[in-house]
Amino acid sequence: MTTVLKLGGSVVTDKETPETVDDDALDRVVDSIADADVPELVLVHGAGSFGHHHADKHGVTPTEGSHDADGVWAIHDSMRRLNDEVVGRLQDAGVSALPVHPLSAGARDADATLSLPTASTATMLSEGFVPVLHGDVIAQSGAGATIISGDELVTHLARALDADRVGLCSTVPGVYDESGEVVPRITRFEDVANALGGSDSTDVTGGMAAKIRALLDLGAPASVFGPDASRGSSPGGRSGPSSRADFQLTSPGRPAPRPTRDRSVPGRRGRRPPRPTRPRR
Ligand code: IP8
Repeated sequence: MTTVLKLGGSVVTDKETPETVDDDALDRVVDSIADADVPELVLVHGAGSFGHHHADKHGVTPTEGSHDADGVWAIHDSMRRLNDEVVGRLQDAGVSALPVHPLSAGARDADATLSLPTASTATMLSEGFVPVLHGDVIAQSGAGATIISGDELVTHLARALDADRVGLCSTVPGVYDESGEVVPRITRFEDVANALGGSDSTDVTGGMAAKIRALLDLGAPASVFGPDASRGSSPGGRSGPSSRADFQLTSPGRPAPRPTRDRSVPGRRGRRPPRPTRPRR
């Protein structure tokens, strides 16, 4: 069973402070992933306070490209450093995580159609690794380089790997309707269009509305859930995103228990000593 799980940038970073990891939130989400021990797991993380500020500064969006190598590098470099943190912490928690950088692997054609070979991701999965991709910049024919969001990666990977389920872990427990209730199931974008606002922080890739559009295009059951969602089977079927989680994740505000790691489980390693803080460039 292949699972594609996105960790929203707002979950793992402090979105209001440039280039700041939310240490507690990231550690707890990482511990929850290690404890859930989901087989054939692909992770994708968003940009949060890393890529979006640089993308904004350099005027790069999913549709507006740039030929300025310095700017493209600044965006990619910030995402690479965030990815280093996520992969490093997963490894520290005993998860066999490895990085996959979209800039080095994929491209868009002049019509913005994405080509992202998934042989490396699929092989990592079959070898017991947990590939960790991230929102990034990507070369686009005729436009230089444009942004690719984590959500676009999620839908691309879910299709290419024929994923059995998809999860988006966000800071909110799902999609709210206009009276503030979480919508249990969404089958048409029009039903939630009025209720969906834009993201309130710098976010060049469209916030929740874009996520829901992308998930509705998918064939696999999809869930949008907050980091304190409880374990349960998705009721989403093939009819659209639901708001219940298939994954045990713990609220960033609530410390997760740290059980002894089972070193005999394939794909997991014993916890390593804490690594020194990475120097910022
Ligand atoms: O946070 C955006 O990814 P997202 C990627 O998943 C960049 O929308 C580099 C801004």
